[in-house]
Amino acid sequence: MTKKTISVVVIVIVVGVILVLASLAFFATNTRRSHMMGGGGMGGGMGGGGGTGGGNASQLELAAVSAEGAQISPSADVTSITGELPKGTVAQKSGDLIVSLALNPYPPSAGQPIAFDVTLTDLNGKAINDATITLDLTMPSMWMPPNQPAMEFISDGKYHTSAPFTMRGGWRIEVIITRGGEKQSAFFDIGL
Ligand SMILES: [Cu+2]
Repeated sequence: MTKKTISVVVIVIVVGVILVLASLAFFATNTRRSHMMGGGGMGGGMGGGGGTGGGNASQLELAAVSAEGAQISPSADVTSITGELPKGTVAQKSGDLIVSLALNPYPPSAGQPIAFDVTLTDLNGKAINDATITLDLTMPSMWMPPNQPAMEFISDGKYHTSAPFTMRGGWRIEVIITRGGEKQSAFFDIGL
């Protein structure tokens, strides 16, 4: 009688442990899958710009993009103010500002410190010197540890900072501009 009771208790405990382990495994698998699906969906937009002639097929040129990552071609009112831009420099209109971003060296490689230089003007080409600028470097295809260097004002609408792209792949550079309590962002994509 006692023996039977003990074996029933043991069986109940074993079954209970198996159920707990099974539900944990199920939960872990599901979490991972939804995480991967989220990442994959967002990364979908990045493949497009691939084959840029040269050796590295994954290289994407620095490009001005929307918040969603759609490429913005340089408009006439932007180029009339910035003039022709050197390789590694891209500009876009953002609200009532023209935001130019230069990366040095260009093309950048993963892990090395990259100089980021932003030039800010109004739509008449007048330098904007009273902005506070922070960058947010993210990878659209995956979660990355925060990489948000603050920029230092230099002079004549120029702001500077240095930071590494911590791995190869597609990166989004958000230039977060704060002026008089108002915040706006300009986005740029690059692949390395
Ligand atoms: Cu990454």
